[in-house]
Amino acid sequence: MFVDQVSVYVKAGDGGNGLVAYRREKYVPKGGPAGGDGGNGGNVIFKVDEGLNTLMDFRYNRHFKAKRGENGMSKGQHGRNAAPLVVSVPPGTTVIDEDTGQVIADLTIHEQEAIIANGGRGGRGNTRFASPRNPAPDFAENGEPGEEKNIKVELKLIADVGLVGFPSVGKSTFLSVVSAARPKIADYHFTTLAPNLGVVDTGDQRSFVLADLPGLIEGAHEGVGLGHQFLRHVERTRVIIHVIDMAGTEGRDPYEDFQKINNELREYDEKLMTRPQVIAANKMDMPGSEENLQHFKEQIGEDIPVYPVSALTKEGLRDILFAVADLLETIPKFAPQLEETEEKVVYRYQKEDKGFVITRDDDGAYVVSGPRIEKLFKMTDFNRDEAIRRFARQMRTMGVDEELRNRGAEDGDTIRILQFEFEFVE
Ligand SMILES: Nc1nc2c(ncn2[C@@H]2O[C@H](COP(=O)(O)OP(=O)(O)OP(=O)(O)O)[C@@H](O)[C@H]2O)c(=O)[nH]1
Ligand SMILES: [Mg+2]
Repeated sequence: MFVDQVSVYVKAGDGGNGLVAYRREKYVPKGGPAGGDGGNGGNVIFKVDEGLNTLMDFRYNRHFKAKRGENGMSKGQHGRNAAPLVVSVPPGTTVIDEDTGQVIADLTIHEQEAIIANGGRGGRGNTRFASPRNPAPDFAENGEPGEEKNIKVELKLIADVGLVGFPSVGKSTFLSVVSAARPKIADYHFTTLAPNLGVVDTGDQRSFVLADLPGLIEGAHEGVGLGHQFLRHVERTRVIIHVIDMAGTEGRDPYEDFQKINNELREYDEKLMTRPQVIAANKMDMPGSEENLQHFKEQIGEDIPVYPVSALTKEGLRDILFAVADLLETIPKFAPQLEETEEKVVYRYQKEDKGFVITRDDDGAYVVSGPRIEKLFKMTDFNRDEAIRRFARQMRTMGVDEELRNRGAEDGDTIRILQFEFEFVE
């Protein structure tokens, strides 16, 4: 399994503030409340685009903020809701809340959407607080803050194409010159112990994921060398690039190499022989490679395409990459959700809590904190006495006063919420 992973911060839009306003009518003094509600803040939404196959875009942008809702207006008009911020992700993307470790979304199908952070509700205008007892309320609600989260975005990359061949034929070198991957390259066998992945961009809007696999040797199907591990990876690819050292650097015959590798594939699973193969005749910069290539072509016949390349001088790479991209277009993608049988459960849990906690600061002040109380606080317009009184009532209903009292708070003690201070009044 190859996992690409990025940490991202998302913030949904805050709700717009509700408005305090009154009707102005010719003969009606203070003609009743007329402040409209704020609009809702925009959600942050992730949406699957099957044209994407990497998290590349997240490398450049790690902050996603949706817009806030419009404030409420006079004459009871509501502020406009903010449009959602839609972020495109490739199929197979999993979103995890970094703080709780919970899976927020598992996006596999084209155009599937998930709300990653909820926009805040618009604050209510004073119209909404009118009651027989208070027909002209002098306060409105601020917008609810939008959710903010630190998330981990994960993509299980599935290789479209696998590089297959004997050790040291130049598989890792090939991957390193056609993608941004930087696998270890050396002239000893089994330099590559675990597959490396790279994204190949053919430059004509096409791209595919290429895996550099550990070298294969005779007997691999029985577990020799890195045997099975390796073959399991081949199983998942849609096209095989069969890399052959056409210079015979290590004294082996290129055609024999070709046959032996295919034999291992067949012994492991007959089905692998139906997987389309493209031959990369590598190391064409070396002496003797031309003659070997001629001979190889005669032996192999016309059916299988052979692309002479040099991963060292980068000659011939363009042709083979285009041929592979063409081939891939003819072969359907594996559905990612069928690939892995791993259990994927989307948890949505709400912590059972009373909405606040009380702690003491060094200076003796009581600190009231917690998401619910802080949200109420942010939704209060402290410029208006009525709003402040309402907040005090809400705190009392939540049980904040009582708990403060239980913890020994007395008249005149300092109470802190976020960066603001009040005095405790009995
Ligand atoms: N002359 C020449 N040398 C090459 C070419 N491609 C790779 N090599 C060299 O061949 C050696 C092996 O290259 P690697 O890319 O590590 O080979 P590999 O197939 O990944 O090998 P394993 O990971 O061990 O299976 C290195 O010394 C490379 O520099 C080429 O086109 N021409
Ligand atoms: Mg290698």
